[in-house]
Amino acid sequence: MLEQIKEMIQKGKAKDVRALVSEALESGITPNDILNQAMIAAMSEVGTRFKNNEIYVPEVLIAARAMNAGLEVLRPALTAAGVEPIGKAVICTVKGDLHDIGKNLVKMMLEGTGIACVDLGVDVPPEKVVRAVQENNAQLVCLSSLLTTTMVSQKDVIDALEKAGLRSRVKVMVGGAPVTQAFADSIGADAYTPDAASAAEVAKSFFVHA
Ligand code: B1M
Repeated sequence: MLEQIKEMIQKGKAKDVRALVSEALESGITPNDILNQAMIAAMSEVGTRFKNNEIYVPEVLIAARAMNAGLEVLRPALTAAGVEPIGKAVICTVKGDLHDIGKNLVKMMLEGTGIACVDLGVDVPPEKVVRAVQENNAQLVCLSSLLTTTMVSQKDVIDALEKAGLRSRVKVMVGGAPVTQAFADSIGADAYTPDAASAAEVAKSFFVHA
């Protein structure tokens, strides 16, 4: 079944992905196995084929849509904790960047640990993040970036928070495939994590030990 999910994501068959993820959950396969062994594995193969010019942007786009459709089915299982919110985060993909699968995953995992998320979507300018922090009184900002060319926008957000006098009030976490701990340190982020599950753990520690 996991192989089938993988194949249907790669083929961009959103309807089949939804049905198969549902079936997999019903048959007792854990959400983590569905996510890691089928869904993330599928996108990783899509990335390799894209890099090798075996497929092009439209195929990647429909695969991403199928992935997001499957994630929506998985959401209740990943966020089943049903706990009272322990804090509030503003989350987005930074300006110039349209990749949202990783950001969506981080959001789901955060929600699963009881952190309420204000999701600003993709291609988000720094000033919009600042406004959202003010309006929602958020204590955490989560920034995702998938392109080497947009990583620098993460620093722009930190600078904008500083300028608005909000930097000491919020923790900033960064992530995304090209982002590293060294980069996070260089822009003055509070944390970098390589995946969504560890992002949720670190985010929770900010609230629990605050
Ligand atoms: Co694009 N793309 N893409 N793409 N795309 C990559 C990122 C690329 C690596 C492909 C490649 O060349 N091998 C490459 C970037 C090269 C680089 O800069 N280093 C690339 C490129 C070049 C481009 C375009 C420029 C292509 C073009 O137009 N010529 C273009 C740029 C558009 C733009 O953003 N302005 C483009 C467009 C697209 C699509 C729109 C077609 C589509 C996105 C659709 C969507 O997201 N709705 C797309 C996709 C799908 C990909 C790949 C194939 C898959 C990305 C993905 O979703 N992975 C990707 C190749 C790859 O990654 N192997 C690629 C699965 C997801 C679960 O992983 O997002 O990494 P990821 O999230 C991970 C971690 O990074 C982490 O947690 C997740 C796992 O648990 N994480 C965080 C993410 N955010 C975090 C935040 C945190 C903590 C952890 O804290 C806050």
